[in-house]
Amino acid sequence: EILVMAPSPSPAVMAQFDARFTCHHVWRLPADEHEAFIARVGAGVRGLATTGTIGMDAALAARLPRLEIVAVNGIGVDAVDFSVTRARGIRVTNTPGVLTDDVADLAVALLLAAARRIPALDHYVRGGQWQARVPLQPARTLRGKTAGIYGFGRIGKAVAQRLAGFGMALRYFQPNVVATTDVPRSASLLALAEESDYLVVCAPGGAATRGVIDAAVLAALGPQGTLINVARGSIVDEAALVAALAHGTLGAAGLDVFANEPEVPAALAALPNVVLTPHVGSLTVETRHAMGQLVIDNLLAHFAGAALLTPVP
Ligand code: 8YV
Repeated sequence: EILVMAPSPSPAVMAQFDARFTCHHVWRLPADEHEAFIARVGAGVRGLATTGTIGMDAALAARLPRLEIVAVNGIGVDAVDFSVTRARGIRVTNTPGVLTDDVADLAVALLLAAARRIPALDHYVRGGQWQARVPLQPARTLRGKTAGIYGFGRIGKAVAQRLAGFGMALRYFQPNVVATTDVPRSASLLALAEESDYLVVCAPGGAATRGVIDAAVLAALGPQGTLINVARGSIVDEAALVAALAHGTLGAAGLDVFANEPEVPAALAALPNVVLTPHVGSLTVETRHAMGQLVIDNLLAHFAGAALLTPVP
């Protein structure tokens, strides 16, 4: 019995869930009925299919006494309570690799949209300002500018590879040195922000990175600087970000993730110098199919007593 927290847009993935397991589809019910539903079916559940943002907290785990495996449909496992999984010997899997390109593509799309002010210009054309000959300010070129990548794992490296094609200089910071790259490592996150025109956040969420993009880092990025975040909203002090953008101490931002999704501060949404997307880095037909297939394959491997495909250590 599998508790399925969210649907996959892939019909083939959904068909396999129902063909291979007895599924309890939480997402089919309105949110205010989830708790009672889980309380009713939880005792028989041996597998949890969840997302990067829903994860599994201690309260959910307590409702699932026979749980053996948490299969996360995402790379980020910061919403899984590992103190519970460790204590109970529950295994955890995620979906690394298959979403790298799409998330990196969205980071670049947000960077380009922020740099060239695509949403404002779209508005300018649709709103008749072009015909009204409203004067336009030129944007800034990317060539020769520096992109600093915070978190240089698969996604960070894929972003770097793409931005090199735009003639940008690259730097990165993360606590562990990456031996297999020519991209220089800055001495700290603050130094990376100081040395960059664009700061692209690709680091994992969780306690170690909570709020590390703070007022000081944003000030170091500066009035001409742009913050891009495709990782987790928790990494950025959102109040400090709104203040910096509103006061012009930070130039612009391109954000796919937020501190309290799906809530986006009204003050942030009101700013003209931000580009906002609703946590869609991996939301393509191909990638969501591949992610869902990996969730299914990990669950099948576990219940067949075989090695997991992508276990989280
Ligand atoms: C999705 C994600 O939000 O991979 C992640 O960590 O945040 C995203 O892919 C989600 O997990 C999709 O189920």
